[in-house]
Amino acid sequence: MRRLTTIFVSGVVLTALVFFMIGCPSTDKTAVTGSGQGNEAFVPPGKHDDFYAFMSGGFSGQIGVYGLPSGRLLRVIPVFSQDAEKGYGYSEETKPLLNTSHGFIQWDDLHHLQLSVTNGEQDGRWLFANANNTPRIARIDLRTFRTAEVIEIPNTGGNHASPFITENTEYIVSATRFSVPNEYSGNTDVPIETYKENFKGALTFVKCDNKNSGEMSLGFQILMPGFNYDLSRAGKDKSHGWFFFSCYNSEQANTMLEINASQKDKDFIAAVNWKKAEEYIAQGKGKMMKASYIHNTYDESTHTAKSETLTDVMTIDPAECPGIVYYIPTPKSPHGCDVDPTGEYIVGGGKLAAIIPVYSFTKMLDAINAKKFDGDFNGIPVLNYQAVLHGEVKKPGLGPLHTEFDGKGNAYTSFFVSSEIVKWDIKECKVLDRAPTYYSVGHLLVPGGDTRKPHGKYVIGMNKITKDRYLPTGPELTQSAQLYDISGDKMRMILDFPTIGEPHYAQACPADLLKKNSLKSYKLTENKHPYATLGEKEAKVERKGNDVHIYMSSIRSHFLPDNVEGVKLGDVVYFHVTNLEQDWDVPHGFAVKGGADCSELLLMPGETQTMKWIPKATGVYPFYCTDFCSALHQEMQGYIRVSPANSSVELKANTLAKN
Ligand code: CUK
Ligand code: CUA
Repeated sequence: MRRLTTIFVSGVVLTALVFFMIGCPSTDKTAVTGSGQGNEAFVPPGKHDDFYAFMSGGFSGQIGVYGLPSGRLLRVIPVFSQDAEKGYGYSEETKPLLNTSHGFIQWDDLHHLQLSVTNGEQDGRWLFANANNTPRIARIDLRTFRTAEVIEIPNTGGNHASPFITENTEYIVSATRFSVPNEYSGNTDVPIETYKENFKGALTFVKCDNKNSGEMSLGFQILMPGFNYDLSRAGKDKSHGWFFFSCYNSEQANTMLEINASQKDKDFIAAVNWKKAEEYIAQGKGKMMKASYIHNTYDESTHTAKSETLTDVMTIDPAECPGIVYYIPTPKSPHGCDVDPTGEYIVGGGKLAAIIPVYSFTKMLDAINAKKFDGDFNGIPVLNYQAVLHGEVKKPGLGPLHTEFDGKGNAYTSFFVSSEIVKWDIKECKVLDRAPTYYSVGHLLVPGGDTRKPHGKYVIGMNKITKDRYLPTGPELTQSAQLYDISGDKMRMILDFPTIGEPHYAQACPADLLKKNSLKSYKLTENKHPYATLGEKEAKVERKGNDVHIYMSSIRSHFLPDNVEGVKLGDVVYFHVTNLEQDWDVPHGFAVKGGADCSELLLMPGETQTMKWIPKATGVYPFYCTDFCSALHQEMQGYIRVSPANSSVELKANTLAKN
């Protein structure tokens, strides 16, 4: 939500104002310092948390995994960024996961996460994440807490409304934040001022093999008018089969959006009937287009990812396929677009709005049947606002962004400008409670609060600004999350804790859903890596032209071979290291001094990973284990000797075979 910087500037002033206007909910010191009830968030040493929380790392390209209620950071999952702690994006096996049609990209901006669902309930299988910058969707395997797949989304720019998913994980969507010149037209080199004619906003439905592997493929793309698409949610239960996308800039401005995209009183939520889109495609109404995009998949048996280029995208034009898209007018620069657990209510968030509009799915269907339209936009009917409106929450706060649900008929909305979380009754559209956040909350999360079965209990506010909450750390302060107990009528803050990167959205689920499936080690007997060393006897060195392959084993506390000679300048060395351990939580690390591509491996028990290493000068280079694995970890080391290109030193290594 970096877009909100301008609002934020005035937001700081406004925040101060609003505190005076609506008053701090309590002058009691506990409002600032927490509930004062003691250690509700405390989880004693040796005890486990009740929930896993997965929090977006924003521009760090990673995901932080936290325990709730303790706020303890359990793991960082690298997705779109290299991460030395895991060797991710450094080993030859994981590098392909960062391939795109633009080449190898070591970074992205990860905003949203969603856990896979079956019948609208969390099923604990996968976690999906979006790349906002170079449009991609990733799937994380929750047995291993590792990125298993990344698919690129063509013909888009800024994959923001993503990776929201349908009720049985049939589809994961991606909507383009920037409309872009239509790639399929064959000409994207157009004047920017021809925005209205030439720019399109694609809504992409990525298919998921939801019964088996979870693997993704492009289903189809709806080519919408050139707006900025922002956020989305799938229908649930009665509204299953529909998807809702908020959009702004229906002015179709292409410069100074801050002013030019805030002209109209209302933009839209696009209601998309994706089941109907499927029918049209089945009837041959879609058009297959040529594109070029990358699909990266990780194979667990070879411990290796591969990239393939795909070329076909099915597209559909909503103007030619009546009934698949309707626009619902939505006030003041819509942002969040959330659907309650029953699937009946659709909640809009307007960054500049002073009300929260709540739409009724039933009324929407009635309005469609009765053709209560206020004209159309490029052939897409615009529904009458009043006809679709369930109600407006009056005076909720300033700048409503995102809404989550507790499954008891209550909604929780974050307010960026007035820095608070507001609890309200969905049926009555009535404010029930408000709690300040420190400061300027973006997303918020209730465990399962976006599903048909919320787990309730907590709400977490993810704040953009920390200011005075923690010890200062120079010009940059940590980002923060705040945990509130929502089991009673009133929200009570019980903890604030730092987060990595900028936390946008997050997901949380009961610990029991994942705990039992967590993988402890990779079985050596199932290791199909072509360069695996499955026992110490198999350790060896091999020359193939200028490539030197070292088949190396690692086990507490030595490498085999641990001395290699006969490498020459101009050679490319591949260290294929296999961790022979089969116990849980015994990784070994591997690093060599200097060289081009100098990097690190981290090997899980039973795993094989490869480091490519290109020496730049002759000499003897030490290598060692980087992960403290035993009392003699510091002894876990070796040397590789590099000789001149024309030297006659023979390639050799101290393997068992030679002894
Ligand atoms: S956005 Cu960050 S607060 Cu990218 Cu979901 Cu609204
Ligand atoms: Cu192996 Cu330290």
